Amino acid sequence: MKVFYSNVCLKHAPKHEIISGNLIDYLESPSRLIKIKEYLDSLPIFDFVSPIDNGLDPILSVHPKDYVEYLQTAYDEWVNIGGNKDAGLYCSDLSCCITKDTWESAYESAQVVISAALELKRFVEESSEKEMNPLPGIFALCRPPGHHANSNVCSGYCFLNNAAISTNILKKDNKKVVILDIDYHHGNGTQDIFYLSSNPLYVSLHGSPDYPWFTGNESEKGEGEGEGFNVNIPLSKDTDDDEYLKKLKKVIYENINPYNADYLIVSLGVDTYKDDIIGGLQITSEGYKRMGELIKSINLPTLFVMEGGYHLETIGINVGNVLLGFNT
Ligand code: OKP
Ligand code: ZN
Repeated sequence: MKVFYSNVCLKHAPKHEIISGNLIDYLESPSRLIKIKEYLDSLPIFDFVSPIDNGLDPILSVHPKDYVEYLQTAYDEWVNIGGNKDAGLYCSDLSCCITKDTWESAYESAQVVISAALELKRFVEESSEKEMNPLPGIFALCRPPGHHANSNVCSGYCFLNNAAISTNILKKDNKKVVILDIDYHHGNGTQDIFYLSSNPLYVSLHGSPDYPWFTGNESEKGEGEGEGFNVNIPLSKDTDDDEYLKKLKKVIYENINPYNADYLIVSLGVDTYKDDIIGGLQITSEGYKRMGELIKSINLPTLFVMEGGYHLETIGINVGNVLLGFNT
Protein backbone atom coordinates (compact mmCIF):
# COMPACT_ATOMS: atom_id res chain seq x y z
CA MET A 1 0.00 0.00 0.00
CA LYS A 2 1.28 3.44 -0.93
CA VAL A 3 1.56 5.96 1.89
CA PHE A 4 1.87 9.61 0.92
CA TYR A 5 3.92 11.48 3.49
CA SER A 6 5.97 14.66 3.90
CA ASN A 7 8.21 15.97 6.68
CA VAL A 8 6.90 19.49 5.97
CA CYS A 9 3.74 18.40 7.82
CA LEU A 10 5.87 18.28 10.99
CA LYS A 11 6.74 22.00 10.98
CA HIS A 12 3.44 23.24 12.45
CA ALA A 13 4.12 22.76 16.17
CA PRO A 14 2.30 25.19 18.46
CA LYS A 15 3.52 24.85 22.05
CA HIS A 16 0.24 25.07 23.89
CA GLU A 17 -3.50 25.02 23.66
CA ILE A 18 -6.25 25.87 26.10
CA ILE A 19 -8.64 23.11 27.12
CA SER A 20 -11.31 23.84 29.71
CA GLY A 21 -9.49 27.02 30.70
CA ASN A 22 -6.16 25.27 31.26
CA LEU A 23 -2.97 25.83 29.29
CA ILE A 24 -1.64 22.42 28.25
CA ASP A 25 0.86 21.00 25.73
CA TYR A 26 -0.51 21.09 22.18
CA LEU A 27 -1.95 17.61 21.70
CA GLU A 28 -2.07 17.63 17.90
CA SER A 29 1.72 17.26 17.85
CA PRO A 30 4.23 16.30 15.14
CA SER A 31 5.07 13.19 17.21
CA ARG A 32 1.71 11.74 16.19
CA LEU A 33 2.86 11.53 12.59
CA ILE A 34 6.34 10.35 13.50
CA LYS A 35 4.92 7.49 15.58
CA ILE A 36 2.62 6.34 12.78
CA LYS A 37 5.41 6.55 10.24
CA GLU A 38 7.78 4.56 12.47
CA TYR A 39 5.25 1.79 12.88
CA LEU A 40 4.28 1.55 9.22
CA ASP A 41 7.97 1.65 8.27
CA SER A 42 8.49 -1.53 10.30
CA LEU A 43 6.02 -3.44 8.11
CA PRO A 44 6.94 -4.61 4.61
CA ILE A 45 3.65 -3.78 2.87
CA PHE A 46 3.88 0.02 3.08
CA ASP A 47 5.75 2.12 0.49
CA PHE A 48 6.33 5.76 1.37
CA VAL A 49 5.87 8.29 -1.42
CA SER A 50 6.45 12.07 -1.39
CA PRO A 51 3.65 14.36 -2.56
CA ILE A 52 3.81 16.51 -5.66
CA ASP A 53 2.89 20.20 -5.40
CA ASN A 54 -0.40 20.59 -7.25
CA GLY A 55 -0.76 24.25 -6.32
CA LEU A 56 -3.63 26.19 -4.78
CA ASP A 57 -6.42 25.39 -7.22
CA PRO A 58 -7.62 22.15 -5.58
CA ILE A 59 -7.63 23.94 -2.22
CA LEU A 60 -9.61 26.86 -3.66
CA SER A 61 -12.32 24.41 -4.77
CA VAL A 62 -13.27 24.24 -1.08
CA HIS A 63 -11.86 27.36 0.60
CA PRO A 64 -12.43 30.99 -0.52
CA LYS A 65 -9.43 33.15 -1.33
CA ASP A 66 -9.88 35.55 1.61
CA TYR A 67 -9.66 32.65 4.05
CA VAL A 68 -6.56 31.22 2.37
CA GLU A 69 -4.94 34.69 2.46
CA TYR A 70 -5.80 34.94 6.14
CA LEU A 71 -4.01 31.66 6.87
CA GLN A 72 -1.03 32.80 4.82
CA THR A 73 -0.66 36.24 6.39
CA ALA A 74 -2.30 36.28 9.83
CA TYR A 75 0.84 35.38 11.77
CA ASP A 76 3.07 38.06 10.21
CA GLU A 77 0.35 40.69 10.43
CA TRP A 78 -0.25 39.86 14.04
CA VAL A 79 3.47 40.17 14.83
CA ASN A 80 3.66 43.45 12.91
CA ILE A 81 0.84 45.11 14.82
CA GLY A 82 2.17 43.96 18.15
CA GLY A 83 -0.56 41.38 18.39
CA ASN A 84 -3.98 42.71 19.21
CA LYS A 85 -6.32 42.74 16.25
CA ASP A 86 -8.42 40.23 14.30
CA ALA A 87 -6.16 37.32 15.20
CA GLY A 88 -9.15 35.07 15.59
CA LEU A 89 -11.31 36.43 12.77
CA TYR A 90 -11.71 33.03 11.10
CA CYS A 91 -11.19 30.80 14.16
CA SER A 92 -13.98 29.08 16.03
CA ASP A 93 -12.02 27.84 19.05
CA LEU A 94 -8.67 28.00 20.86
CA SER A 95 -7.11 24.90 19.34
CA CYS A 96 -6.10 26.40 15.99
CA CYS A 97 -2.97 28.31 16.89
CA ILE A 98 -1.52 29.99 13.80
CA THR A 99 2.28 30.04 14.00
CA LYS A 100 4.82 31.08 11.41
CA ASP A 101 4.84 27.49 10.10
CA THR A 102 1.12 26.78 10.08
CA TRP A 103 0.33 27.70 6.49
CA GLU A 104 3.27 25.72 5.16
CA SER A 105 2.21 22.55 6.99
CA ALA A 106 -1.51 22.97 6.28
CA TYR A 107 -0.71 23.50 2.59
CA GLU A 108 1.57 20.45 2.59
CA SER A 109 -1.05 18.38 4.40
CA ALA A 110 -3.48 19.24 1.60
CA GLN A 111 -0.82 18.42 -1.02
CA VAL A 112 -0.27 14.98 0.55
CA VAL A 113 -3.99 14.25 0.25
CA ILE A 114 -4.30 15.76 -3.24
CA SER A 115 -1.38 13.67 -4.49
CA ALA A 116 -2.86 10.53 -2.94
CA ALA A 117 -6.28 11.23 -4.49
CA LEU A 118 -4.78 11.83 -7.93
CA GLU A 119 -2.76 8.62 -7.65
CA LEU A 120 -5.86 6.61 -6.70
CA LYS A 121 -7.86 8.16 -9.56
CA ARG A 122 -5.12 7.41 -12.06
CA PHE A 123 -4.76 3.86 -10.83
CA VAL A 124 -8.50 3.20 -11.10
CA GLU A 125 -8.74 4.76 -14.55
CA GLU A 126 -5.84 2.65 -15.80
CA SER A 127 -7.08 -0.60 -14.26
CA SER A 128 -9.32 -3.17 -15.83
CA GLU A 129 -11.93 -4.82 -13.57
CA LYS A 130 -9.51 -7.69 -13.06
CA GLU A 131 -6.73 -5.51 -11.73
CA MET A 132 -9.08 -4.08 -9.08
CA ASN A 133 -8.30 -7.28 -7.22
CA PRO A 134 -6.75 -6.61 -4.74
CA LEU A 135 -8.87 -3.60 -4.00
CA PRO A 136 -6.87 -0.37 -4.38
CA GLY A 137 -6.25 1.54 -1.17
CA ILE A 138 -3.98 4.53 -0.54
CA PHE A 139 -3.11 6.26 2.70
CA ALA A 140 -2.56 10.03 3.01
CA LEU A 141 -0.52 10.29 6.22
CA CYS A 142 -0.90 13.98 6.88
CA ARG A 143 -1.32 16.63 9.55
CA PRO A 144 -2.73 19.08 10.52
CA PRO A 145 -6.03 17.22 10.15
CA GLY A 146 -9.03 18.62 8.29
CA HIS A 147 -12.54 17.47 9.16
CA HIS A 148 -13.40 20.36 11.53
CA ALA A 149 -12.33 23.01 9.00
CA ASN A 150 -15.27 24.69 7.32
CA SER A 151 -14.77 26.51 4.03
CA ASN A 152 -13.81 29.71 5.89
CA VAL A 153 -13.39 28.66 9.51
CA CYS A 154 -10.55 26.83 11.22
CA SER A 155 -11.33 24.83 14.31
CA GLY A 156 -10.40 21.68 16.21
CA TYR A 157 -6.73 21.64 15.03
CA CYS A 158 -7.96 21.84 11.41
CA PHE A 159 -7.19 24.56 8.86
CA LEU A 160 -7.87 23.08 5.42
CA ASN A 161 -10.44 20.34 4.94
CA ASN A 162 -8.33 17.60 3.37
CA ALA A 163 -11.20 15.13 2.94
CA ALA A 164 -13.32 17.77 1.19
CA ILE A 165 -10.47 18.82 -1.08
CA SER A 166 -9.85 15.22 -2.16
CA THR A 167 -13.58 14.67 -2.60
CA ASN A 168 -13.66 17.41 -5.22
CA ILE A 169 -10.83 15.67 -7.07
CA LEU A 170 -12.44 12.23 -7.01
CA LYS A 171 -15.89 13.65 -7.92
CA LYS A 172 -14.61 14.81 -11.31
CA ASP A 173 -15.93 12.97 -14.40
CA ASN A 174 -19.34 12.41 -12.75
CA LYS A 175 -17.99 10.04 -10.12
CA LYS A 176 -19.77 9.50 -6.82
CA VAL A 177 -17.95 9.63 -3.51
CA VAL A 178 -18.72 8.41 -0.01
CA ILE A 179 -16.94 9.96 2.95
CA LEU A 180 -16.90 7.64 5.93
CA ASP A 181 -15.70 9.61 8.96
CA ILE A 182 -14.59 7.27 11.76
CA ASP A 183 -12.71 9.86 13.81
CA TYR A 184 -14.04 10.07 17.39
CA HIS A 185 -15.24 13.63 16.73
CA HIS A 186 -18.05 14.68 14.45
CA GLY A 187 -16.63 16.13 11.22
CA ASN A 188 -18.69 19.30 11.34
CA GLY A 189 -16.57 21.03 8.68
CA THR A 190 -17.01 18.25 6.15
CA GLN A 191 -20.72 18.01 6.91
CA ASP A 192 -21.19 21.75 6.43
CA ILE A 193 -19.21 21.97 3.21
CA PHE A 194 -21.40 19.33 1.53
CA TYR A 195 -24.67 19.86 3.41
CA LEU A 196 -26.56 21.00 0.31
CA SER A 197 -25.06 18.41 -2.01
CA SER A 198 -26.09 14.84 -2.90
CA ASN A 199 -22.48 13.98 -3.75
CA PRO A 200 -20.62 13.03 -1.57
CA LEU A 201 -22.66 10.96 0.84
CA TYR A 202 -21.25 11.93 4.24
CA VAL A 203 -21.43 9.33 7.02
CA SER A 204 -20.02 9.96 10.49
CA LEU A 205 -19.79 7.78 13.58
CA HIS A 206 -18.73 9.83 16.58
CA GLY A 207 -18.74 10.10 20.36
CA SER A 208 -21.56 12.25 21.69
CA PRO A 209 -22.00 14.53 23.51
CA ASP A 210 -18.52 15.92 22.91
CA TYR A 211 -16.58 18.40 20.79
CA PRO A 212 -17.71 20.10 18.51
CA TRP A 213 -20.82 19.99 20.72
CA PHE A 214 -23.42 21.60 18.46
CA THR A 215 -23.39 19.29 15.45
CA GLY A 216 -23.56 15.57 14.77
CA ASN A 217 -27.18 14.94 15.67
CA GLU A 218 -29.05 12.21 13.81
CA SER A 219 -31.60 14.81 12.74
CA GLU A 220 -28.98 16.55 10.53
CA LYS A 221 -29.68 14.81 7.23
CA GLY A 222 -28.69 17.41 4.65
CA GLU A 223 -30.85 20.03 2.95
CA GLY A 224 -32.18 20.74 -0.52
CA GLU A 225 -30.47 18.44 -3.01
CA GLY A 226 -28.40 17.21 -0.12
CA GLU A 227 -31.35 15.91 1.85
CA GLY A 228 -30.75 12.29 2.81
CA PHE A 229 -27.05 12.44 1.97
CA ASN A 230 -25.75 13.24 5.44
CA VAL A 231 -25.85 10.47 8.02
CA ASN A 232 -24.83 10.97 11.64
CA ILE A 233 -24.44 8.14 14.11
CA PRO A 234 -23.79 9.48 17.62
CA LEU A 235 -22.25 6.93 20.00
CA SER A 236 -22.00 6.84 23.77
CA LYS A 237 -18.60 6.64 25.46
CA ASP A 238 -19.13 3.00 26.49
CA THR A 239 -19.33 1.79 22.86
CA ASP A 240 -17.04 -1.25 22.51
CA ASP A 241 -15.68 -3.08 19.45
CA ASP A 242 -18.75 -5.28 18.93
CA GLU A 243 -21.23 -2.45 19.31
CA TYR A 244 -19.20 -0.14 17.06
CA LEU A 245 -18.80 -2.73 14.34
CA LYS A 246 -22.50 -3.55 14.48
CA LYS A 247 -23.40 0.10 13.87
CA LEU A 248 -20.79 0.43 11.15
CA LYS A 249 -22.09 -2.69 9.42
CA LYS A 250 -25.65 -1.37 9.58
CA VAL A 251 -24.78 1.95 7.95
CA ILE A 252 -22.77 0.14 5.28
CA TYR A 253 -25.76 -2.01 4.38
CA GLU A 254 -28.44 0.66 4.70
CA ASN A 255 -26.72 3.75 3.35
CA ILE A 256 -23.27 3.24 1.85
CA ASN A 257 -23.80 0.19 -0.38
CA PRO A 258 -27.13 1.41 -1.86
CA TYR A 259 -25.51 4.76 -2.74
CA ASN A 260 -23.40 2.99 -5.38
CA ALA A 261 -20.34 5.18 -5.14
CA ASP A 262 -17.19 5.05 -7.25
CA TYR A 263 -14.80 6.00 -4.46
CA LEU A 264 -14.59 5.81 -0.69
CA ILE A 265 -12.76 8.39 1.40
CA VAL A 266 -12.16 7.37 5.00
CA SER A 267 -11.56 10.20 7.45
CA LEU A 268 -9.35 8.03 9.60
CA GLY A 269 -9.13 8.99 13.25
CA VAL A 270 -8.08 6.52 15.93
CA ASP A 271 -9.14 8.70 18.85
CA THR A 272 -11.99 6.23 19.43
CA TYR A 273 -9.27 4.14 21.15
CA LYS A 274 -10.16 3.21 24.74
CA ASP A 275 -7.28 5.16 26.29
CA ASP A 276 -7.26 8.21 24.01
CA ILE A 277 -6.60 11.40 25.93
CA ILE A 278 -9.07 13.61 24.04
CA GLY A 279 -11.68 11.24 22.66
CA GLY A 280 -12.05 7.64 23.72
CA LEU A 281 -14.76 5.09 23.12
CA GLN A 282 -13.88 1.52 24.20
CA ILE A 283 -12.21 0.47 20.94
CA THR A 284 -9.20 -1.88 21.20
CA SER A 285 -6.27 -2.29 18.83
CA GLU A 286 -7.83 -5.54 17.61
CA GLY A 287 -11.06 -3.63 16.92
CA TYR A 288 -9.24 -1.46 14.37
CA LYS A 289 -8.24 -4.57 12.42
CA ARG A 290 -11.90 -5.59 12.24
CA MET A 291 -12.85 -2.05 11.22
CA GLY A 292 -10.41 -2.26 8.31
CA GLU A 293 -11.87 -5.61 7.22
CA LEU A 294 -15.37 -4.17 7.29
CA ILE A 295 -14.26 -1.12 5.29
CA LYS A 296 -12.77 -3.49 2.74
CA SER A 297 -16.18 -5.18 2.40
CA ILE A 298 -17.58 -1.93 0.97
CA ASN A 299 -15.48 -2.93 -2.02
CA LEU A 300 -14.56 0.53 -3.32
CA PRO A 301 -11.22 2.11 -4.25
CA THR A 302 -10.36 3.77 -0.97
CA LEU A 303 -8.45 6.84 0.10
CA PHE A 304 -7.60 6.89 3.79
CA VAL A 305 -7.04 10.43 5.09
CA MET A 306 -5.43 10.88 8.50
CA GLU A 307 -7.50 12.84 11.03
CA GLY A 308 -7.21 12.49 14.85
CA GLY A 309 -5.72 10.08 17.40
CA TYR A 310 -3.75 11.23 20.41
CA HIS A 311 -2.59 8.16 22.33
CA LEU A 312 1.01 8.12 21.15
CA GLU A 313 1.84 4.66 22.48
CA THR A 314 -0.75 2.98 20.25
CA ILE A 315 -1.44 5.43 17.44
CA GLY A 316 0.90 3.53 15.08
CA ILE A 317 -0.51 0.08 15.64
CA ASN A 318 -4.11 1.33 15.59
CA VAL A 319 -3.73 3.12 12.26
CA GLY A 320 -1.67 0.19 10.95
CA ASN A 321 -4.36 -2.28 11.96
CA VAL A 322 -7.09 -0.45 10.02
CA LEU A 323 -4.89 -0.51 6.92
CA LEU A 324 -3.83 -4.13 7.45
CA GLY A 325 -7.46 -5.13 7.95
CA PHE A 326 -8.29 -3.46 4.64
CA ASN A 327 -5.37 -5.15 2.93
CA THR A 328 -6.04 -8.74 4.05
C1 OKP B 1 -9.72 17.05 16.33
B1 OKP B 1 -9.96 15.74 15.64
C2 OKP B 1 -11.69 18.66 24.55
C3 OKP B 1 -11.38 19.85 23.67
C4 OKP B 1 -11.02 19.37 22.32
C5 OKP B 1 -10.40 20.12 20.08
C6 OKP B 1 -10.53 18.70 19.67
C7 OKP B 1 -10.29 18.56 18.21
C8 OKP B 1 -10.23 17.16 17.73
N1 OKP B 1 -12.24 19.01 25.81
N2 OKP B 1 -10.51 20.40 21.47
O1 OKP B 1 -11.28 15.46 15.32
O2 OKP B 1 -9.37 14.61 16.28
ZN1 ZN C 1 -11.02 13.51 16.56
